[in-house]
Amino acid sequence: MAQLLGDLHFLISASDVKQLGVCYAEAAFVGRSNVGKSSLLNAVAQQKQLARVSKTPGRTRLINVFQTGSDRWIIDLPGYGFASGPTDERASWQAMIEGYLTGRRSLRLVFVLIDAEVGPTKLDFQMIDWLRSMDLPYRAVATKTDRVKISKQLFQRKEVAAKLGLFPNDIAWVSSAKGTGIADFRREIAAVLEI
Ligand SMILES: Nc1nc2c(ncn2[C@@H]2O[C@H](COP(=O)(O)OP(=O)(O)OP(=O)(O)O)[C@@H](O)[C@H]2O)c(=O)[nH]1
Ligand SMILES: [Mg+2]
Repeated sequence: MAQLLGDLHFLISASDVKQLGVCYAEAAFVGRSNVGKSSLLNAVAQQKQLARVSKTPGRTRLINVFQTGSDRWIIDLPGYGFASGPTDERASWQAMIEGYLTGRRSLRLVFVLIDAEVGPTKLDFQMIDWLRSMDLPYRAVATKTDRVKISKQLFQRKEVAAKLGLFPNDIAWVSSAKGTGIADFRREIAAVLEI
């Protein structure tokens, strides 16, 4: 059997949600700039360069749509909290992200990526509060878990979850670099997209 989500491919980039067509179901990755959204997408797809990754925060600047099957989408969004760059550009990014998140009936779940080592930041809490206020379903995903010492992993997972008012198992715990948690996460996305 082919690898689940192994056929994931780039479909379209958009600067406005209105440019997007119809799909059956979609899930989106949001999170701070540089938290590892594009890397996670690549890990899920087992393709190194499907989504562009960079050392420079702000790599992803558009709504990037990746498709699996004929009508299931995963959306890689630009990160928030990208400090440098013109203010009006930042405002238009925010409008683009919010426009996307509120403008898609087929959006099943928003994965909110949080740095496992840093824990949720003020901007992450703002995003989660906003998603709650909009009644948008979300799931927290702790990224770059390879950066947390093995001896601290359990403690840190509890800590990150507690800060979000959750139990440790309520957050996905992944490392795109080491592959930790990726198989489970892939199954989770597939379930969300009804694959
Ligand atoms: N150690 C470690 N580094 C990672 C991991 N995932 C991503 N990175 C690194 O983190 C940096 C940012 O990764 P991206 O995937 O581009 O992050 P992003 O959230 O898409 O960033 P923007 O597009 O700017 O919002 C890159 O240098 C990655 O190599 C991980 O699991 N472990
Ligand atoms: Mg990116």
